[in-house]
Amino acid sequence: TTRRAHLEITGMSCATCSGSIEDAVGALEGVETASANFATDEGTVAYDPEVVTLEQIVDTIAEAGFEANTET
Ligand code: 9UX
Repeated sequence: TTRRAHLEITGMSCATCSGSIEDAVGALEGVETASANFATDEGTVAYDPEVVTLEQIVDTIAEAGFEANTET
């Protein structure tokens, strides 16, 4: 089952920033789609929670140099 999560991402200031997040998260096993928008500080990810966790996704974004928080 695919789960979709909405993230609030701080630190993005250009389209290269959001692109690097999309590339890093999109490369994770279990991630189906990843998108990030530097203009709105938002990101969405579709993933299989049996393969990858939201925590791993957030960690990957942190390794790319940005802070992500899950919206409630
Ligand atoms: Mo350029 Mo976006 O260094 O941070 S990739 S502004």
